Amino acid sequence: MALVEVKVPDIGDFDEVAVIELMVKVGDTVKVEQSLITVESDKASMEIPSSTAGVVKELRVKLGDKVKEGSVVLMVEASGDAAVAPAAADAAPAVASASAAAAPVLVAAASSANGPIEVHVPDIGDFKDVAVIEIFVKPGDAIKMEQSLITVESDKAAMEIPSSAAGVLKELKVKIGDKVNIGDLLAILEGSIAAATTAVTSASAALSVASPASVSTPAVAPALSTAVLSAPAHNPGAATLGLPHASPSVRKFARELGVPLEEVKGNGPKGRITQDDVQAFTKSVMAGATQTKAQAAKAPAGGDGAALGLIPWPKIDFAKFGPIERKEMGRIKKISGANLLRNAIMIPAVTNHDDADITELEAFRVATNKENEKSGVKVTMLAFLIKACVAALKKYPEFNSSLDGDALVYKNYWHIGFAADTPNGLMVPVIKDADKKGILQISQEMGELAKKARDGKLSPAEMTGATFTISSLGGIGGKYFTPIINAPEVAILGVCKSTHEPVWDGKQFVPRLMLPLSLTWDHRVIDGAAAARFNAYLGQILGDFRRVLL
Ligand code: CAO
Repeated sequence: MALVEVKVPDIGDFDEVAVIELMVKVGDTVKVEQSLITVESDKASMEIPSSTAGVVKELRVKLGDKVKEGSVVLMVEASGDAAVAPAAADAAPAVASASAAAAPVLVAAASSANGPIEVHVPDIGDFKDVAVIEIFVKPGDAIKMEQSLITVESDKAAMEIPSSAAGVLKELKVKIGDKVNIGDLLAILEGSIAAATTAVTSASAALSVASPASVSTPAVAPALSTAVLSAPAHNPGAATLGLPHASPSVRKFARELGVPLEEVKGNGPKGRITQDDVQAFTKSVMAGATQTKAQAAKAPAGGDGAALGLIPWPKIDFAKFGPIERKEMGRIKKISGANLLRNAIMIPAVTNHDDADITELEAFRVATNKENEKSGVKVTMLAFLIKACVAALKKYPEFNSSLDGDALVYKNYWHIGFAADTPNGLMVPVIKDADKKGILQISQEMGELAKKARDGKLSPAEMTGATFTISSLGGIGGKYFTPIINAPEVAILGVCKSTHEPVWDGKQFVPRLMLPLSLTWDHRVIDGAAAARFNAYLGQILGDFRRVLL
């Protein structure tokens, strides 16, 4: 089977454009017209399709390369002659004849015109009866020259149609789903087109004569039969509107999944949203880690209780009683609020309180820190608690499990999350494989993770995978509290500040350093007796840490 070069076709005005996305890799089987790479100029981005079907043997371009008409994109082992597109004798996809005239011909427009300006669909090459899939503007908007008005889409491509005139939008003549063709009236603007000398192709010039001022939008694209044009990447109008920076296929993909692209963070070059970004966003929403704006609007952190058949949340005009200030909650607070609400409502949680005698352990911790003063690593009580909890979790494995329908999933790894108070809200970094780490290593990792949490630099991987969580308020104060389980975990340990208390040793009261423990557990998985045993065992370990070795 022959190796065929797949080249960049005639891409009209685009010369020396940068490769910003590779959509295939060596070994992939590609079809004719399947998009291979995305290129981008300062005005537009475009997906370059394959003219040949077969298996990709070699990629000849990499991200950042500059390509132009004729550049070899990749080598394909063709799956047969029939697989080569008819117009691909030189491996270039067919370019509609209109592209020959794609170079805009400046047509003198009225040097100044006030009053209604009609904006028509320009020459869009081979596109016929294309559906309007997006509308970016609404009546009353001030429209700039070249600002995208709508997106149209055929089965092969999507294209944003920009305005050729500036003015205030009086009336939109299309709606989502309408099919449009060259010359169709899109919108009526009011204002001056003095600055908007109209660029039209010769093919569409005929459309530009209407009364009193009729302007067809500039031919935005060389009329490629197969290349896919997306929004002008740096369209100033688009920027004003905050339109997401993504290729047409990514937009289509997002639309199919119902993903609001404007809420997706782009990790591609220049912040471009890639298919991976859309997938990651979708996964995060499904996992409950991200809420879309629409979800947040439907289910405010306070919840309206309607879904539970509760009476509505009280709506009070607080300003009636005194001065107020309203501040939107941060993203992390909103997300954790929704999670906490679900966990508080859905888990039949019970909390057991107990005290552990840490007199010797604290003395050992203080002595260790003195010895290690120069090492820069401070041993914390929390590190001992993590290690002690691992021992208790090993002894009582249901505390290290998760519910999956009617089954329990027992985890044979011990990743311990710890609540960290940050300026942005509560975060839970995770010490992975705490069973395999010593106190010094755990202390050091905790310090690093807590700092990252406070600086807002924790990666998703550093916040996931916990099998049990500890929430320590020991550095702050308090006696006991009732922490909320971090689902899908089934228990959480709350720790408060240790204090010296009189403890009866059988003969007399002696001062002992007592650490208040609050263990919240899911009663569907754990029984009260098991919880009491877990706390008691934890107390024994903290009382004499040598027991960890047993
Ligand atoms: N009893 C008495 N003193 C304690 C203690 C305890 N249980 N735990 C910590 N301390 C002391 C420490 O020894 C330290 O004292 P020194 O500075 O004299 O050595 C001081 O309190 C401060 O400790 P810390 O809070 O900086 O360190 P930590 O390892 O205990 O905790 C971290 C780290 C990240 C958990 C903590 O900074 C934090 O964010 N805590 C809040 C967690 C939270 O918000 N939980 C609630 C969640 S539910 O809404």
